[in-house]
Amino acid sequence: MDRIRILATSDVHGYVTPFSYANRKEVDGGLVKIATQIEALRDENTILVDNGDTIQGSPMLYYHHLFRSETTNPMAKILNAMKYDYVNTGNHEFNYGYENAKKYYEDLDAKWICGNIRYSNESINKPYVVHSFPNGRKIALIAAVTDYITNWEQPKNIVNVTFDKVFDFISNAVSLVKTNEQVDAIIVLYHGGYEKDLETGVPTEALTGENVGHRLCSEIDGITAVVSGHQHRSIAGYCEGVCTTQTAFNAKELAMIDITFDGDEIKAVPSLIKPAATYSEALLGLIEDIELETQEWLDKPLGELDEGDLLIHDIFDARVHKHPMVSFLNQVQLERSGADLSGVALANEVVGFNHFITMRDIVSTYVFPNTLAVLEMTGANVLAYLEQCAEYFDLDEEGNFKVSKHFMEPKPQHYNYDMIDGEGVRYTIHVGNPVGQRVSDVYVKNEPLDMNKMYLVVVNNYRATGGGNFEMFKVSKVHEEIQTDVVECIADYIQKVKVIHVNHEDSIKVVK
Ligand SMILES: [Mn+2]
Repeated sequence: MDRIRILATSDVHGYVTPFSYANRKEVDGGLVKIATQIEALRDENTILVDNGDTIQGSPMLYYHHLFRSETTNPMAKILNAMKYDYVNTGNHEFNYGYENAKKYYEDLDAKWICGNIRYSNESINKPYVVHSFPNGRKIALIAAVTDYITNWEQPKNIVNVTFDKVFDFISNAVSLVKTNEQVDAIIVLYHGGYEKDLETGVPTEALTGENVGHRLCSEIDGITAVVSGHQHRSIAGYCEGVCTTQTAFNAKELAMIDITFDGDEIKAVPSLIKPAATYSEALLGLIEDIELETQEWLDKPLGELDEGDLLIHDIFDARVHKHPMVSFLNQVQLERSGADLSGVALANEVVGFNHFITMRDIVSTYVFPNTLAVLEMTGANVLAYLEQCAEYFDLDEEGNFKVSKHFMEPKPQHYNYDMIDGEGVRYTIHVGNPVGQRVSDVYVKNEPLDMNKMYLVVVNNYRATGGGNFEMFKVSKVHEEIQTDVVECIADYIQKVKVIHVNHEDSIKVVK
């Protein structure tokens, strides 16, 4: 009986070291700890693949982008040392520009196989590759990135770059494999996730095309396994009979698919593996220089608060009672943009600022690689925006506030609860009211919100393009795009003002 094995990482986001950038404590993650597991599980009939979202996310990569972009990408150094065989592309790969991504792929020893990307309308890679194992088994690998990428990425980062529709691309590639090759299995690497429940097929989100995993498994015949990603969910199971995996982000899991051949019978078994407790110092040493520089840069104070700190001790309470940290983030966005209203969310895990504010405080608090956009929104759309945010809350059986189910499943999305500030802005959320009728007493510049008036609203580019399914942004005109990272906007503001006073008001009332 032959066995082949696929080991897959996905959504590593530059997390190589097993230490938190927020507090330097050792964590149960980091690619070096995954590497220990890979070493134990790998044999000659194994391939090691990465499914993308690899070169953006950690402060180390932000530092590399800002100050060391001419040098070899640290992720390429690590992936080369780990001897990856194939890599796919993720939607975040172009966040630091097409050239940065291209250089990363050139620096890699692994073969870049993402097939649905075109440059100047020419496909960059072939639709599939065939891999032969020493035991004689042959597989076809088909790789694609969510074509929804164009809804998020800054246009300047993807000039001349286009993305073929994932479903059509994979469907066609599978046909090509069936016509032209004799393979034992077809493996899809898909930097995208599942739009429907794997077992029931019930949609779990708006069917926008961002995630089409369920459609791939149910409508294309002949796929043996799908290595999915993008949603950062932990999945090891089957969708319409197709073996599939997905891992949590930041190198917290390794996916493994074992395929056994017994006569005509093929069996694919998925599993997820936790990071090892130990790691190779030699591997970590490959990025020691840039890590040390990053750590030094992270601890440099940029300015200070006029009093106290902005540390967040209870993150749920920070949303129920708008935390001064939120007011400060809105203050930066309002100052930068001149907008009437500013919306900001707290990431799922947030530290807040110490009295002396360092880059470490900023990257631990604003964890997204976003820029800003100012939109022209009618009062009616502003209200629709507030109503959708108000859906975040629910009441438990005792009548206490809790997070509503659809902000927790299929994955926690606390970052889709925006809190809105501005001059003379206040509003009330009645959690006990039906969805769509929860927001009252909305004031802007101390005047009641006018449904027909146009307001300028500043939010990050993710929200501005309707991210989180905020449809009211898609129909609103973009007034201005501010093509500077929000992290940089915050750092610029602090460096300019030096001693920060937070204009905090308890302006969002959340009541039963
Ligand atoms: Mn990701």
